[in-house]
Amino acid sequence: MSKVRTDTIAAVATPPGRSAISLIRVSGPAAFEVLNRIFKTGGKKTFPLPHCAYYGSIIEPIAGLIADKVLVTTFVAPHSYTGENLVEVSTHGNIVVVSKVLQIILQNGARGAEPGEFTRRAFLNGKMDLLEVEAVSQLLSADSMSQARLALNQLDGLPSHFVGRIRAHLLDHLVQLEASLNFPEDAIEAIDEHILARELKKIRAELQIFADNARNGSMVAGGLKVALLGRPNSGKSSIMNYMLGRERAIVTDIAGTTRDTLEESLMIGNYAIKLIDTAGLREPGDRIEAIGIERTRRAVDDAFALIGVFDGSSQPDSDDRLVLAELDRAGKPCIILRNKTDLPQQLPDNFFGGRDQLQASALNGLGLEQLVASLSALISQSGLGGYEELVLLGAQQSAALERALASLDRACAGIGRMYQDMLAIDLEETVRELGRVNGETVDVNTLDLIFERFCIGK
Ligand SMILES: Nc1nc2c(ncn2[C@@H]2O[C@H](COP(=O)(O)OP(=O)(O)OP(=O)(O)O)[C@@H](O)[C@H]2O)c(=O)[nH]1
Ligand SMILES: [Mg+2]
Repeated sequence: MSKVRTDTIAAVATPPGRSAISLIRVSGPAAFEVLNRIFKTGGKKTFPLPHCAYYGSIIEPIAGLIADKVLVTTFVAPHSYTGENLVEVSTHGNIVVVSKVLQIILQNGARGAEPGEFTRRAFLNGKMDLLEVEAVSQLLSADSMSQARLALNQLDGLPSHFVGRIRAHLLDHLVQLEASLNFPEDAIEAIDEHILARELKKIRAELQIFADNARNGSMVAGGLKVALLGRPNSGKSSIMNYMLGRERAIVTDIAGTTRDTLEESLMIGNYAIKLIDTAGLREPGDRIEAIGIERTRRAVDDAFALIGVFDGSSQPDSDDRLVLAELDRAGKPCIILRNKTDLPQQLPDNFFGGRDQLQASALNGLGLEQLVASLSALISQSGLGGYEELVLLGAQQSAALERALASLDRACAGIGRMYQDMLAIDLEETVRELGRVNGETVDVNTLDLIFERFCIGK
């Protein structure tokens, strides 16, 4: 899809299958005309009045046969989801009936909508910016209430307001800079570089906080990754299975049972977690194990938090020391878990160098509720538990934000040191890239990438 279209589109907005009701949306300048051709109201109310609900029949114009008894709701531009005239037809939830009604609509002046086309029109008509579009997308794909709440927060418009304000601010500076460059002889005040430098640094700091919130937002939205780390046979897979309540990972007494990383979702309180079981850390015995251990290290890098699992029933060895070193290297929130406390203990307490340790047994589950409580506490302490600040960005928006930060850095570093026209180029790039974050400047190809992730009917 390459250009803005002004025709009338229609699609089923509800999933296929049997249900009480299905919904068909029709949007565009001819939405009411299409309905006028095929809809006969049951009551006396004239059709279409703005923002009214009508009970009546969809009738195939040529054959004159009733396709369904429906409820039709009217929304008049610009007060609709798309900003266009929009009609919602609630049919009986049977795929045969829904398809027939949609077919009649399509034969009478509407065309089938492409994925995300309703939301694309909402964006193009200024009903929402790209940050709100991203929130809609993530709301539709949320697996937990915490993810949904994050998206709903963003729909309230705070991130949009923030980016709009920062961008307008930078644009002001850019305009002043351009004016003093282009009309030096006119009575335009010369730019005070000290003031500009201070302003840009302030904006840079605000933008960095926004970028951090976006990084945290994507961690929370995707489920916070928590990786189990430990030497072979320490009991990582047993802990994973216990927490999931099912035998997900293979458990044996053969060291090196888990060779690949396994990822499973679970809820801890209100938080969506991705628990990751990993291949035990040690000097690899073969190529497959080496690849598995490489993946373990990647999982550590991607994780929000780590659970270091140690076998309390045996003497510590060099692999355990490797695990401790890896936990230190990662520098992430981490919980040290002494497992197998149902057996006589051989692992000395001072092995952890005075760090807190939890005691548990994956065999009988003792102590694992404490692990859940500790994880929950880690999340609360990290500040990721609150949603007010977090931001959701799509891949294109994140990349644009990174570019905006980089060009703003160049501008900050160059003030007083480079020509003002170079400074203007960097500022211009920052403004343009921020426009790609909220959609004020965006090209059609990027829009295609964004909206193709949506389903048809949204
Ligand atoms: N007694 C006792 N045995 C346990 C406990 N946790 C795990 N085991 C046993 O220890 C062995 C290894 O457990 P796994 O869960 O496969 O250990 P792992 O860390 O995933 O091992 P790799 O996948 O090889 O890295 C199995 O025989 C488990 O039954 C425990 O708390 N107590
Ligand atoms: Mg395992």
